[in-house]
Amino acid sequence: MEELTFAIPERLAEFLREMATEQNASVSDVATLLLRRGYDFTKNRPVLEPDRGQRPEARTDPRLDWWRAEKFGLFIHWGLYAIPAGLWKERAIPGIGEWIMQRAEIPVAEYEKLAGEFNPVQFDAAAWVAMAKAAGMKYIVITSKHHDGFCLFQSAQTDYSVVDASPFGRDVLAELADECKKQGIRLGFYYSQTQDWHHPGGDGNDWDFTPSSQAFADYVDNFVKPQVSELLTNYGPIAIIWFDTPKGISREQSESLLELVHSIQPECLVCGRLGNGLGDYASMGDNRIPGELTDLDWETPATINDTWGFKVNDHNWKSSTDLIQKLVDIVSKGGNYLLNVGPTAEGVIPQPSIERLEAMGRWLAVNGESIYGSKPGPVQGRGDIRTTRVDGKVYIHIFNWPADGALRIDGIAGQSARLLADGTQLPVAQDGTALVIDLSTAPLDAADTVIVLE
Ligand code: FHN
Repeated sequence: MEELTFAIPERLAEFLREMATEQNASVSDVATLLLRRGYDFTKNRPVLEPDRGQRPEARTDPRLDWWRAEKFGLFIHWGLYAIPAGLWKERAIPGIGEWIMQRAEIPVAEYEKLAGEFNPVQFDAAAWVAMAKAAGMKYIVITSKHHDGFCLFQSAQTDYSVVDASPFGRDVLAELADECKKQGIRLGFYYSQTQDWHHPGGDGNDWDFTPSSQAFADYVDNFVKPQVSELLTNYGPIAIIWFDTPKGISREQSESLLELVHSIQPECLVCGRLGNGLGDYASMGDNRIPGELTDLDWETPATINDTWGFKVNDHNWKSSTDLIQKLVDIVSKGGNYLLNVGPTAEGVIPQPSIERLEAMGRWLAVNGESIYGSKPGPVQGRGDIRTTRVDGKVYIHIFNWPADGALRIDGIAGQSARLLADGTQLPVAQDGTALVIDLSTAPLDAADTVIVLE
């Protein structure tokens, strides 16, 4: 694995490594090519890559109505990578934790030994589901198979699973599916359809295998499809199949996977990362929030710290204020927020994640009516406020309380305004085309105080 020997921002380094991996090229080749093509490194990468988009006919499909209303989901990245947790042979491996096998070019024969150590005796599906619900999350998506190829479910296609290869021996997906049913929350499965560093035909492992399009086609037809069928047959109703990193998957392959999912469970949604713009909904880049409204159903998958899979040295936790504001920002532009936790190898969700999710749950318990079932509000593009609307009501989310105690909003009218949290009426006045709301009281919530305008 090529090391970067000069100082560049970690986000840029991460981007170059990802591109190098996806293009099967060296980091310096990627950087040289991008510079030659005039790529501006000071700009961010696109928020939505077209191949991760939404099929036009899905935009009005009522099968998505629950998803459009629910807004906030829990993502769980869990697998063998939680054991090394970012360290390999006492060396800290840069990048996201679940990529350690690729970043450190760990041979399959060595990496798969981790399965013999995977014994998460503290895994408690009931507690995980209860935590998601208390956070105000309405659906859960868990990695059934990530790029390392290890399966959190029993599969007739491979023994490389938690059931057959680990001392734990329990079907994690089955336990979660039972618990989600009991506690009344939808469950979806992440499935890495293109990258599989354990399977000789899967994409991405060029240190053990020689890539070939024939081997990849066999892998899709004779491994991916039977596994996707298992996931949709053995665990009850599945809300979402969350495919990821489409890379070079062909349109025909994406189409056949889409058809397969819908032939087994017509109601199951397919994430845009299926590839080739065929998703039931669009998937933004990781942690990427569009700056403006977009005419798509879309979701932002996001981390609470920097990694998805558990990393012992990643302490870069976003604040709960930041997370609440990101949720509101996304919802105000019509999107969904899929927020990740990376449990440890013992099956414990890191305490900093739990604390932040609890804070989000407290905020949503008070302000949820401005989020669930809402649509983007009439005022867009301001830094200090966001707006959402439900039926005839407009919700004004105040991120920065006005220092002079008056909130002035152009192009909006309203008869009455009150604080959502405690019902306090706020004096309003019309000044030409602007509405002025008297905010001489103190904010009720530093992250986001919500005003209802009717
Ligand atoms: O490579 C993966 C990564 O490990 C993680 O699963 C994220 C989640 O959105 N998806 C891919 C990168 O975009």
